[in-house]
Amino acid sequence: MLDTQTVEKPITLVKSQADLRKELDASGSWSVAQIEALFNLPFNDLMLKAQETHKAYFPEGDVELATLLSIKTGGCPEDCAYCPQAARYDTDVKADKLMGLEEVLEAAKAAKAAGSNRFCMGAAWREPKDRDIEKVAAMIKGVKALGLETCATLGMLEADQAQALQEAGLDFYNHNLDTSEDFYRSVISTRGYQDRLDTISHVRAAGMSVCCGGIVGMGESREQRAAFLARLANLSPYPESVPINHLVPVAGTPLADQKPLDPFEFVRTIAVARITMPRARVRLSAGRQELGRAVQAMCFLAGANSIFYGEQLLTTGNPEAEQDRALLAELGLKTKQSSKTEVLI
Ligand code: SAM
Ligand code: DTB
Ligand code: SF4
Repeated sequence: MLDTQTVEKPITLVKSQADLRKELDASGSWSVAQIEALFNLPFNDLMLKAQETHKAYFPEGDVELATLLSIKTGGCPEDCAYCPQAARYDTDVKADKLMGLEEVLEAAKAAKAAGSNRFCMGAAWREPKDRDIEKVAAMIKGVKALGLETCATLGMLEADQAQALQEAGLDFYNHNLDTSEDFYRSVISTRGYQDRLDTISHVRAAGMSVCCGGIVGMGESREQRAAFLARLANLSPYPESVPINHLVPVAGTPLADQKPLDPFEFVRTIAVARITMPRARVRLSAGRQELGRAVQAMCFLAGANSIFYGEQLLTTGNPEAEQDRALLAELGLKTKQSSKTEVLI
């Protein structure tokens, strides 16, 4: 016979709006030491804490599916050491001009038909020009009219540009802190940490939701990973979406030969992001092909609840949609849109 106590347990973990409010008011800020202490917990204790947090804040346990499209590829003037789209590195990426509206809408329709919740348009720009904003605004309107959530990542924004994107119907803007402030200097020199924080403030001030995360496995220390998560968690409010990318080492970039991060450390990073930003969608982003099924399953257990979905990220590969559907179905994970496991099969 079923033990009802056991069955009901997760429900008692669900927090009321009042509890959430109280926690938010009392949240204060995270110190790097507190976050490092989470990283240092025995693996099982950390996983349990992350899973309890996840169950309390996302009782449905559904997974959001976001599809990426590179609307302007390559030729970027920045020097981000991980990026295959930086013009200064000799990679296989060819620079292209901004994609036309029809092509973008075709890709968005295909994403929707495949079951995606969100469509994210990425451009390899340091910052968009005002005439680019007009063109992207038309894309946002078109994608939104299809019934998808919209997201864009176009580089640094001025306040008025953020406003224009919001007026066009943009739901999320992605701009990453990427890593801790001190490690940042060894990865990017052409724009500063404060530039990134300024863009995030403009996005917030314009009333859009913030998608902000970073990359792990670039050679940073655990303390620097903790400092990176502290900066994210201490943003007030913290981002609604937190993409955690595992470095994809690309030939021709300065990080091409970077040794891969220990997979358990990646899982720990996901768990700590979940615990410190309990209401955020924590997204498994670049690097899923290399992680494999078992590590991804551990990441879902640690509280990841969003993935980039579709065969291509911006310029690098991602698992086949069919493979992802099979993995989610095998794990009994529902998707955000359908709320039904069966739809995935
Ligand atoms: N140019 C815009 C910018 O930098 O904000 C938008 C596109 S940029 C490619 C978006 C993010 O992709 C970067 O901030 C970084 O976190 C991630 N990214 C780029 N190359 C990557 C790689 N090789 N491995 C993992 N993540 C990567
Ligand atoms: C994010 O944090 N990861 C996505 C999205 N935001 C734009 C991009 C990952 C790019 C991986 C390398 C590439 O495909 O070029
Ligand atoms: Fe340019 Fe963005 Fe790549 Fe940096 S991450 S080189 S800004 S496209």
